[in-house]
Amino acid sequence: MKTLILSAIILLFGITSCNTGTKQNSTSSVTGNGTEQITAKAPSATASSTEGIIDSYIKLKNALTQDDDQDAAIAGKELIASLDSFDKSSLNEAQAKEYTDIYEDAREHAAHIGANAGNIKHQREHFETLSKDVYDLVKAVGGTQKLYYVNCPMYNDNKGANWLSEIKEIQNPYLGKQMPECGTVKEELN
Ligand SMILES: [Cu+2]
Repeated sequence: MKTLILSAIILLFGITSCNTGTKQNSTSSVTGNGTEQITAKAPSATASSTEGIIDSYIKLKNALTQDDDQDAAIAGKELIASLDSFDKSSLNEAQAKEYTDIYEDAREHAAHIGANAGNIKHQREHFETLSKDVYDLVKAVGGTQKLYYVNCPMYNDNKGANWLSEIKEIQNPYLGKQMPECGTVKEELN
Protein backbone atom coordinates (compact mmCIF):
# COMPACT_ATOMS: atom_id res chain seq x y z
CA MET A 1 0.00 0.00 0.00
CA LYS A 2 2.79 2.38 0.91
CA THR A 3 4.51 1.81 -2.41
CA LEU A 4 1.23 2.43 -4.17
CA ILE A 5 0.83 5.82 -2.47
CA LEU A 6 4.45 6.61 -3.20
CA SER A 7 4.13 5.86 -6.88
CA ALA A 8 0.92 7.89 -7.00
CA ILE A 9 2.83 10.85 -5.59
CA ILE A 10 5.64 10.39 -8.08
CA LEU A 11 3.09 10.22 -10.88
CA LEU A 12 1.46 13.41 -9.66
CA PHE A 13 4.76 15.24 -9.71
CA GLY A 14 5.47 13.84 -13.12
CA ILE A 15 2.24 15.29 -14.48
CA THR A 16 3.01 18.74 -13.13
CA SER A 17 5.54 19.28 -15.85
CA CYS A 18 4.78 22.93 -16.53
CA ASN A 19 7.56 24.56 -14.64
CA THR A 20 6.73 27.86 -13.02
CA GLY A 21 7.14 27.07 -9.33
CA THR A 22 9.34 29.34 -7.32
CA LYS A 23 11.23 30.66 -10.30
CA GLN A 24 8.37 32.84 -11.49
CA ASN A 25 8.87 35.40 -8.75
CA SER A 26 12.57 35.88 -9.20
CA THR A 27 13.63 39.29 -10.42
CA SER A 28 17.01 38.32 -11.72
CA SER A 29 18.56 35.50 -13.64
CA VAL A 30 22.01 34.39 -14.58
CA THR A 31 22.63 34.66 -18.28
CA GLY A 32 24.81 32.38 -20.34
CA ASN A 33 28.01 34.29 -19.71
CA GLY A 34 27.42 34.26 -15.97
CA THR A 35 26.51 37.89 -15.51
CA GLU A 36 23.64 38.80 -13.26
CA GLN A 37 20.87 40.67 -15.00
CA ILE A 38 17.80 42.43 -13.73
CA THR A 39 14.96 40.95 -15.74
CA ALA A 40 11.56 41.95 -14.41
CA LYS A 41 11.73 45.68 -14.08
CA ALA A 42 8.39 46.83 -12.74
CA PRO A 43 7.09 50.02 -14.33
CA SER A 44 7.37 52.76 -11.74
CA ALA A 45 3.75 53.87 -11.72
CA THR A 46 0.41 52.33 -12.58
CA ALA A 47 -0.56 52.64 -16.21
CA SER A 48 -3.99 53.66 -17.42
CA SER A 49 -3.39 52.50 -21.00
CA THR A 50 -2.54 49.12 -22.43
CA GLU A 51 0.71 50.48 -23.87
CA GLY A 52 2.99 48.73 -21.37
CA ILE A 53 1.24 45.38 -21.83
CA ILE A 54 1.43 45.67 -25.62
CA ASP A 55 5.09 46.73 -25.49
CA SER A 56 6.01 43.70 -23.37
CA TYR A 57 4.00 41.40 -25.61
CA ILE A 58 5.69 42.76 -28.77
CA LYS A 59 9.10 42.31 -27.15
CA LEU A 60 8.18 38.70 -26.41
CA LYS A 61 6.88 38.15 -29.94
CA ASN A 62 10.06 39.55 -31.45
CA ALA A 63 12.24 37.34 -29.23
CA LEU A 64 10.31 34.28 -30.48
CA THR A 65 10.76 35.34 -34.11
CA GLN A 66 14.52 35.22 -33.42
CA ASP A 67 14.28 31.82 -31.67
CA ASP A 68 15.59 33.59 -28.56
CA ASP A 69 14.23 31.73 -25.54
CA GLN A 70 16.27 33.82 -23.08
CA ASP A 71 14.88 37.16 -24.27
CA ALA A 72 11.43 35.58 -24.48
CA ALA A 73 11.68 34.64 -20.80
CA ILE A 74 12.79 38.16 -19.88
CA ALA A 75 9.89 39.66 -21.85
CA GLY A 76 7.48 37.17 -20.24
CA LYS A 77 8.51 38.42 -16.80
CA GLU A 78 8.23 42.01 -17.94
CA LEU A 79 4.73 41.28 -19.21
CA ILE A 80 3.71 40.08 -15.74
CA ALA A 81 4.87 43.41 -14.31
CA SER A 82 2.98 45.30 -17.01
CA LEU A 83 -0.21 43.34 -16.33
CA ASP A 84 0.14 43.94 -12.59
CA SER A 85 0.68 47.67 -12.94
CA PHE A 86 -2.28 48.27 -15.23
CA ASP A 87 -4.80 50.57 -13.57
CA LYS A 88 -8.38 49.41 -14.12
CA SER A 89 -10.01 52.51 -12.61
CA SER A 90 -10.50 54.23 -15.96
CA LEU A 91 -12.38 51.28 -17.44
CA ASN A 92 -16.14 51.04 -17.63
CA GLU A 93 -17.89 48.10 -16.00
CA ALA A 94 -17.91 45.87 -19.07
CA GLN A 95 -14.25 46.59 -19.80
CA ALA A 96 -13.23 45.97 -16.20
CA LYS A 97 -14.96 42.61 -16.22
CA GLU A 98 -13.26 41.66 -19.48
CA TYR A 99 -9.89 42.79 -18.14
CA THR A 100 -10.27 40.68 -15.00
CA ASP A 101 -11.11 37.63 -17.12
CA ILE A 102 -8.10 38.16 -19.36
CA TYR A 103 -5.67 39.18 -16.61
CA GLU A 104 -5.52 35.88 -14.71
CA ASP A 105 -5.11 33.81 -17.84
CA ALA A 106 -2.57 36.11 -19.49
CA ARG A 107 -0.53 36.33 -16.29
CA GLU A 108 -0.39 32.55 -16.05
CA HIS A 109 0.87 32.19 -19.62
CA ALA A 110 3.41 34.99 -19.16
CA ALA A 111 4.67 33.27 -16.00
CA HIS A 112 5.20 29.96 -17.82
CA ILE A 113 7.05 31.73 -20.62
CA GLY A 114 9.19 33.55 -18.05
CA ALA A 115 10.05 30.30 -16.29
CA ASN A 116 10.84 28.29 -19.42
CA ALA A 117 14.03 29.70 -20.87
CA GLY A 118 15.64 26.70 -22.56
CA ASN A 119 12.32 25.33 -23.78
CA ILE A 120 11.16 27.54 -26.63
CA LYS A 121 8.66 24.92 -27.82
CA HIS A 122 6.85 25.23 -24.52
CA GLN A 123 7.11 29.02 -24.55
CA ARG A 124 5.43 29.03 -27.95
CA GLU A 125 2.59 26.83 -26.69
CA HIS A 126 1.84 29.42 -24.03
CA PHE A 127 2.37 32.27 -26.47
CA GLU A 128 -0.50 31.00 -28.59
CA THR A 129 -3.17 31.43 -25.91
CA LEU A 130 -1.47 34.54 -24.60
CA SER A 131 -1.86 36.08 -28.05
CA LYS A 132 -5.60 35.46 -27.93
CA ASP A 133 -5.74 37.14 -24.52
CA VAL A 134 -3.86 40.23 -25.71
CA TYR A 135 -6.05 40.36 -28.84
CA ASP A 136 -9.19 40.25 -26.66
CA LEU A 137 -7.72 42.92 -24.41
CA VAL A 138 -7.02 45.29 -27.31
CA LYS A 139 -10.53 44.65 -28.64
CA ALA A 140 -12.15 45.36 -25.27
CA VAL A 141 -9.98 48.12 -23.85
CA GLY A 142 -8.23 49.54 -26.91
CA GLY A 143 -4.63 49.79 -27.93
CA THR A 144 -2.21 52.65 -28.36
CA GLN A 145 -0.79 51.80 -31.76
CA LYS A 146 -1.73 50.09 -34.98
CA LEU A 147 -1.52 46.32 -34.67
CA TYR A 148 -1.91 43.48 -37.14
CA TYR A 149 -3.55 40.20 -36.23
CA VAL A 150 -1.66 37.58 -38.19
CA ASN A 151 -2.38 33.90 -38.80
CA CYS A 152 0.18 31.15 -39.32
CA PRO A 153 -1.63 28.17 -40.88
CA MET A 154 1.21 25.71 -40.31
CA TYR A 155 1.99 25.84 -36.60
CA ASN A 156 1.10 22.83 -34.44
CA ASP A 157 0.70 20.29 -37.27
CA ASN A 158 -1.28 22.66 -39.46
CA LYS A 159 -3.77 23.54 -36.71
CA GLY A 160 -2.55 27.10 -37.08
CA ALA A 161 -2.12 29.94 -34.62
CA ASN A 162 -2.44 33.72 -34.45
CA TRP A 163 -0.32 36.54 -33.12
CA LEU A 164 -0.30 40.32 -32.90
CA SER A 165 2.35 42.30 -34.71
CA GLU A 166 3.35 45.96 -34.75
CA ILE A 167 4.54 45.61 -38.36
CA LYS A 168 2.67 44.48 -41.45
CA GLU A 169 5.65 42.54 -42.74
CA ILE A 170 5.39 38.89 -41.66
CA GLN A 171 7.89 37.69 -39.05
CA ASN A 172 6.64 34.44 -37.64
CA PRO A 173 7.08 33.90 -33.87
CA TYR A 174 5.93 30.26 -33.97
CA LEU A 175 8.23 28.93 -36.67
CA GLY A 176 11.00 31.48 -36.08
CA LYS A 177 14.00 31.48 -38.37
CA GLN A 178 12.94 28.15 -39.81
CA MET A 179 10.09 29.82 -41.71
CA PRO A 180 10.00 33.54 -40.90
CA GLU A 181 7.63 34.63 -43.66
CA CYS A 182 4.81 32.15 -43.09
CA GLY A 183 1.59 33.94 -42.28
CA THR A 184 -1.15 36.29 -43.48
CA VAL A 185 -2.68 39.39 -41.94
CA LYS A 186 -6.29 38.67 -40.93
CA GLU A 187 -7.22 41.94 -39.31
CA GLU A 188 -5.86 45.43 -38.64
CA LEU A 189 -6.44 46.86 -35.19
CA ASN A 190 -6.11 50.56 -34.49
CU1 LIG B 1 3.95 25.84 -18.98
